[in-house]
Amino acid sequence: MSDLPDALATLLGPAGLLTDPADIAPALSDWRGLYRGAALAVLRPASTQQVADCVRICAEAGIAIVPQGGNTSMVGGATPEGNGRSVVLSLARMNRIRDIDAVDMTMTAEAGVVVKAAQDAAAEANCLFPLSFGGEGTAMIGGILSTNAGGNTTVRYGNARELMLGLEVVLPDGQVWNGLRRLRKDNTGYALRHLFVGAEGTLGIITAATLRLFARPRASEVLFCSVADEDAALAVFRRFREADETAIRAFEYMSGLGVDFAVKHIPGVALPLAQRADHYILVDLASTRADADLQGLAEQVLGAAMEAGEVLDAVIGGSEARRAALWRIREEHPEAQRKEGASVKNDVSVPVSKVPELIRRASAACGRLIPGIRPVPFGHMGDGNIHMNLEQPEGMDPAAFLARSHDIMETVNAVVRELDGSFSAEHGIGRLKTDMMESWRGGAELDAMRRIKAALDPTGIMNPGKVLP
Ligand code: 2HG
Ligand code: ZN
Repeated sequence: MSDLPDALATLLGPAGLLTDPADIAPALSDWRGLYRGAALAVLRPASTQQVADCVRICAEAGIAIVPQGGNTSMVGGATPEGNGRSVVLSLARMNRIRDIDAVDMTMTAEAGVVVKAAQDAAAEANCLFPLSFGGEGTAMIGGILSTNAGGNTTVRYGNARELMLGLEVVLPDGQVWNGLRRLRKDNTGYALRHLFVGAEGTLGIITAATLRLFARPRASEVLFCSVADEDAALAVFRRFREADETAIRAFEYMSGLGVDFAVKHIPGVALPLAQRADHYILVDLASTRADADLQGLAEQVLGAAMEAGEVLDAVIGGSEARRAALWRIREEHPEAQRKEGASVKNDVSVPVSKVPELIRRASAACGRLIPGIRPVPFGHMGDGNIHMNLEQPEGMDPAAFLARSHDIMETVNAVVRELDGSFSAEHGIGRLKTDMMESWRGGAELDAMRRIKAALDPTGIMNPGKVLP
């Protein structure tokens, strides 16, 4: 590659620099296949110093840098643009867990540590790293912090941001900022570390993070219930919160159609109840007390909720295998929706109290837009984040349906706006939602973001085309 500075080859060696088109191809598109870009090379630095040197060399040559971890972005956040004056910088080789401290309850992990590996390492130290979601076997620590990922356990442990105590970041001029502090209290001016969480690599490259760990649950239980409607689902959530808020690890909603798709398309997934329903919930309970009576808690709450007509039927896992099987019904939703045909994803959030209204109103509005469209809302009801996804009408040409993506997203977002929600909950902005930033965050907020970007990255080399319109 004539455009690529020789200094990169000298710095990184053959293992750290990919230029063969076949080798770099996987890094040039997102897994959903929404975007395809171009790049001069994939850089694979193995240390923070190498990342810093890469950044300095690229900055001098005016080459843009697209940081990439597990490449599981839902919004094209790690895919380069089409012009090719950029490199992808993969963090995959920076996969060391530098430190685990079971007294401080912290883990310092490099950006390329896979989330599942971080969970396993924490478990080995008899601790819990609680972030958990479908992509955890591929997604990496740097990426989940850059997107401020949420997942299934936000209701209990917070988003990635809340799990982060300190960061190490390579700034756009090549300086290394070592902010790997493990303090619970540290009021020393601007909380710089929070700027990089959710910035999707537009302000610098996270190379390592100090993460919060928690005590490991010793007891857990999972319930799968059919419920009368969306309000009933919310009412059950409130009942559990009142009975024992600390026991709720996840509270997920699923539509009847979404569960139908999982049963239809995913081998081994079956409806665990005698009768089909239009609405379901999955409740995950956990306690750090080995003797916690979670079954008793579940039975007590379910009894009252059934009497009130909220819960129609319910099954309690009872064993590790049964609990995993119940979770699979929920976790396989994205794959089942993919197998059913084309679908448009809307990762949105509203105040928890408005989730039922969101589901009802967005479903109805999309039905008016495209007759026969099939709403399949599901997700993290306990924190207000619903994946308000829309499946194509049966028999419709998938391409014709996807051509309406923008209209569908606008239709959902109009409802979200009226309910004081957000057009982006846990997946980020990436390339998919940059054009929405002006109308949702324009004015003082976007203006401040642009000035921060200009201050830290005046030449705009860090992940161009993402987040900011
Ligand atoms: C999930 O909750 C993910 O499973 C993916 O956030 C959501 O596919 C989706 O829309
Ligand atoms: Zn989700």
